[in-house]
Amino acid sequence: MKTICDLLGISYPIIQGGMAWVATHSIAAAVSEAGGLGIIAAGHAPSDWLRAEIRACKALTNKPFGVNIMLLSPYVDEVAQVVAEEGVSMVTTGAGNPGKYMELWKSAGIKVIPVVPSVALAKRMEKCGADAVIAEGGESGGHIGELSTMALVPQVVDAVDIPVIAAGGIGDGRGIAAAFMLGAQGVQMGTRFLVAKECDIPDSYKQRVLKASDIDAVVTGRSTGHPVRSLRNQLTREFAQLEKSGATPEELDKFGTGALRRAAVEGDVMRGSVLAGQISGMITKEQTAKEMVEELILELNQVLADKIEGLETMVSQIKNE
Ligand code: TUI
Repeated sequence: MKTICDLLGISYPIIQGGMAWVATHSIAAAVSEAGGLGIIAAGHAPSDWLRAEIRACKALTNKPFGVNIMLLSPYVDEVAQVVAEEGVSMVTTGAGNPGKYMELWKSAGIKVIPVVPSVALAKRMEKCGADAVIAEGGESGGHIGELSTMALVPQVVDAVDIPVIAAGGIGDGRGIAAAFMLGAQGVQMGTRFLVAKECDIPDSYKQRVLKASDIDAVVTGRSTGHPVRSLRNQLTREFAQLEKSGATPEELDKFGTGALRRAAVEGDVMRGSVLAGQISGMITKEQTAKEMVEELILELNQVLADKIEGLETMVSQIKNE
């Protein structure tokens, strides 16, 4: 089986998450230049915006990069078409089943890597020609599935013959090593890249992530069938109250409309939706994407070489040495 790095033409098996309103050409190009795979998130944007972003990314890097298509977008058909026309290296998809676009993208020579929250969807994606899948656990920020990364990844690995990339709850080299142990060939990381210097979000959003504790990334919207993980604030408190008071899914969806834009574009981190994952509590510094990727690979190599304090002792105890 080809490795993820061979498949995508990248140096390190680190894919940047496709974060709506956040992942523009600037962070995507920086991650690709650093040897990972940068992703532009189409989010809820129309196709003209996406075309301009893809071209801006191409002006900054000759390395491969991808586009994330959010399948609940009202512009999904037109952005799917633009991806095929502009010829990006790969597409990831989120929040649905991308089966209907598979032929369009495959015939344009684009690698397709859907994000899946379950074994059933992973198998369906393999059958309709996906090149790999991203198994995303509920530790992630944003729209999430039911299972945790720890439980989901090995079950998906056992169920499909295509490469599996792990996502959700991975923030450092230890997390990458753990994903490998579960059978993944690579990782997708979103939250860590939120605070990259090249990530074009308001400073208030970055500061909120930097000061988050381990229990700050909470889930709202379970009752709507679209649970979303974001950092605790006035919005999450009001949303939880509305949910408790028996508001209808329509009322709740209406309350949430525009909330991500409010945080990620306008910088309102009290009344906006500050999407971020459970690893927010371990994000303590802003770095360039290159510094992040280099640090991740160094930590990964340290873990794999048993250089983490105490690991050698544990391993020798297990081996009964
Ligand atoms: O998609 C994400 N994370 C996201 S999308 C987003 S923007 C948004 N806009 C409106 C409503 C909700 C969110 C913010 N964060 N991650 C990938 C992901 N995909 N998580 C879960 C899924 C998923 C869920 C159901 C994938 C497929 C699926 O299939 C259902 C089916 O059709 O069988």
